[in-house]
Amino acid sequence: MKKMNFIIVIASIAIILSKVMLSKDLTRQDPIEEVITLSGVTGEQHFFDPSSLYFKTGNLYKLIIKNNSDSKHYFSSSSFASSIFTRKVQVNFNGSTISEVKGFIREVEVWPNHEIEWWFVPIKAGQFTDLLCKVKDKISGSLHSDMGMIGKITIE
Ligand SMILES: [Cu+2]
Repeated sequence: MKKMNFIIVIASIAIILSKVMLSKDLTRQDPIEEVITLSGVTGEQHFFDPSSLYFKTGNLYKLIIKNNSDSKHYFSSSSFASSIFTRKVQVNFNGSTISEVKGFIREVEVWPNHEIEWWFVPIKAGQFTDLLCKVKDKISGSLHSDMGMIGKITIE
């Protein structure tokens, strides 16, 4: 009986320790969901909605980048990309996940009527004003960034 109690105590300690160790893995938190929409009409205007994003260091975020416009768009910010740890970029199609991309991601491009999820933990605070889309408008020939597709990202 004493041996049994000893085994139960050791097993309990092991479970508690594994939970403590898991809680230190910042990429395994429940994600905070944020959505940014890539909007506009070719030949008229293009923009990020919202055009300002806010994150806090240490939290896990699932940023859904949704393109509901008639053009493909970039979500590109080098200073943001180098201030986060990317867990994955997840590609969904028809409600199912079809791909997960892992490793350092600098920018993503999303086609019309599709979306991706960027899962990351911000690791460095800062204010970044280099969020932009570098696609060229098919009618005006201007860069989407020159037509208003720019934004700001703040990490606190
Ligand atoms: Cu664009």
